[in-house]
Amino acid sequence: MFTCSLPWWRSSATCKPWQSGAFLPCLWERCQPPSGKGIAITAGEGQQAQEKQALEDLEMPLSRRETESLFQEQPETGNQYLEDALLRSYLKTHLPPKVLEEVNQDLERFGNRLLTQIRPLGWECELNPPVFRQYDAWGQRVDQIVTCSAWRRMKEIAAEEGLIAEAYERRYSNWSRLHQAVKLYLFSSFSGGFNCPLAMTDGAAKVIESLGIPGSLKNPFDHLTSRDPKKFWTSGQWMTERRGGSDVANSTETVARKQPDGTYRLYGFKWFTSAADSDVTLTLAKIVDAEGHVKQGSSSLSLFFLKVRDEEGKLNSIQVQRLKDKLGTRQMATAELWLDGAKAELISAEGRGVASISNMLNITRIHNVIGAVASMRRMISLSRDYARKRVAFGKLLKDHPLHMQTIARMEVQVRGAFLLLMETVRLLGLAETNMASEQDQLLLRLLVPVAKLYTGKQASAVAVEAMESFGGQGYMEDTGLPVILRDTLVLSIWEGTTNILSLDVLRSLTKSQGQAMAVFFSTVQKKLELASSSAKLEPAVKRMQDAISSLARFTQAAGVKGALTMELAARDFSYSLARVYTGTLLIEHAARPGASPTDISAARRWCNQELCPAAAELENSSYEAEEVLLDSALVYEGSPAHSSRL
Ligand code: UCC
Repeated sequence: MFTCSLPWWRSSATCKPWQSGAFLPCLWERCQPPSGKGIAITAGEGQQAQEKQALEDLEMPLSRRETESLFQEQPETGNQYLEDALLRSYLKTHLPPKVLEEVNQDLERFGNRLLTQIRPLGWECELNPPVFRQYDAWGQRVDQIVTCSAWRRMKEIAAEEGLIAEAYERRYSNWSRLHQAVKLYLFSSFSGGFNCPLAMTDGAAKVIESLGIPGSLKNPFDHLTSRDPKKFWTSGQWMTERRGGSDVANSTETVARKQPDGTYRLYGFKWFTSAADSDVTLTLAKIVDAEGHVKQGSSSLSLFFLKVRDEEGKLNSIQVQRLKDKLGTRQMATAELWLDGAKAELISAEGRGVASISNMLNITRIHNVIGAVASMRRMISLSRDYARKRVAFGKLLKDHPLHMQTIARMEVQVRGAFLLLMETVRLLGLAETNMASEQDQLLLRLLVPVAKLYTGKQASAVAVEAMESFGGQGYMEDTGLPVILRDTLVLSIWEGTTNILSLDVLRSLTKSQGQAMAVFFSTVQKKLELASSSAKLEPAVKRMQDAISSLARFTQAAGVKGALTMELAARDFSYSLARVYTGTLLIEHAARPGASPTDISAARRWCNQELCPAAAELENSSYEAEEVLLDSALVYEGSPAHSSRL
């Protein structure tokens, strides 16, 4: 702890730390012990040596320092599994001992492979994005999406590591899904975008499994869940068309014409098809009836399975229009595709396309959460390492309290998001092994959209904040940091935007006739009761109890007000659910035997934020009908379309 005798504005006026050589005799020197001796060093020897070096560099002769101290040390991380204290404590707390032993070994080995083999491949994918080759040298249309060797190697590694297989083999029963999710979490930031095809592959396998693996889909299922790199297939998820990707039922123009052999031919235009180099895909289309008509609305859509190429490698009556020019995820080919009679198999009941593909959506949304937590963890890991190496104003960044406060705030966010992810995949694991109660299933249905929408936003905010912690270096392309930011920004968009997911939260409550909400309340109460004996957690538990009461009052009051109120409240309400549930998980984790002071601190800090924004906004009358007009007036004031109806 240090004290500074001068007010900061006076000190900075008389002493200019930014002038060459003026670092030490300035404000920071006065506020600080004058040499490195005062720096608290608590970490291991290697780190001590690094810190010593950083300080010695400051004492170089001026001429040398002016040139050599311009170099900064690159932030590095080691084995991501071994360095993730929360992950390891979670696994230790929840996994049965035998499972823990095996999973622990696998993850430590995988953590090393990520460092030595997978990380360089991921960077290669970034440097060599896919290229579209429409014609060959002789003018023949070939529509080839050319991917780099590193991308293709990622596919082999995904199979070897069982990144999909693990979830379907179920060798650890209900814990298999969690084991898979943790591997994907570790893989995600190093995967060079290959986490995207894996998300959709997992979703396709899930749909096929939930259909009971019909005979015609047995072979595709085996490929999608194979550990053999030669056999492993990836799947796409072609949903979005030119008219939009949120209102799928009203945007889908693709039609399916039945063939005499019982298969279908699909005709239409798919506007975003991610991982377009995949082997197979699931897609939606409207079946043309005998009179040549198609139905409209949600019940008009059916779900189809198709292979992208035939045995000879020729496209299945599909033309690639072009590749998308995206802000991020550039390592992965997203294409516009014409389906010009693509041969497909109907795999859902007619008109049950949306309901059937929602099994896929719920899986890809969980992958989205995995990506969000992984991206936050990656940025913070780099940021904390940088803080141990970078000197500013005479001391390491890690010894600037304000800097550490900023990183610690991000750390609280990622911890909460991580526990929410684990809870969701824990419930999924139970559901997939017939061990989930009806309550567990309702909770899972509710938590998937809640976790997706909340962590997508958290990840973007954390990525931007963490980037700032590297100063100007964070903005430089060749540090690799902007790539993480760009790839993170999509997480609140694909697989459903924040508002669409907020409406899905309402859908899940309505469909269960409120039961899901009752389960939510009883689950958080039960978790809090178990934690209530800890004195150190008392303030957090108290704040959480108050938030739960506010949430209960909100649901009662908003429930009687009608549909418009609930629609206007959907986002704030979903955030409230996320904050309350996540806070409860942090409290639960901090209340376990052997919890650390940081576990307790994370729980307390999480609970210090506004936990139930929906209740506060309801009190502010934000969800009244008049607000709709005002919203519109605020948005359009000054624009030619503005009508002054107010
Ligand atoms: O972005 C895309 C690909 C990107 C690559 C992905 C990689 C991710 C990797 C991450 C790794 C880092 S593809 C486009 C994504 N598009 C979406 O996500 C669609 C967004 N829109 C929605 O989610 C909408 O809410 C719709 C399309 C589901 C709404 O459609 P409708 O027609 O209004 O739906 P209904 O009528 O409300 O629901 C029809 C049925 C109902 O069941 P029944 O008929 O039995 O009552 C619903 O309960 O579907 C059921 N349903 C669900 N069931 C709808 N949504 C769900 C759900 N989530 N779970 C269970």
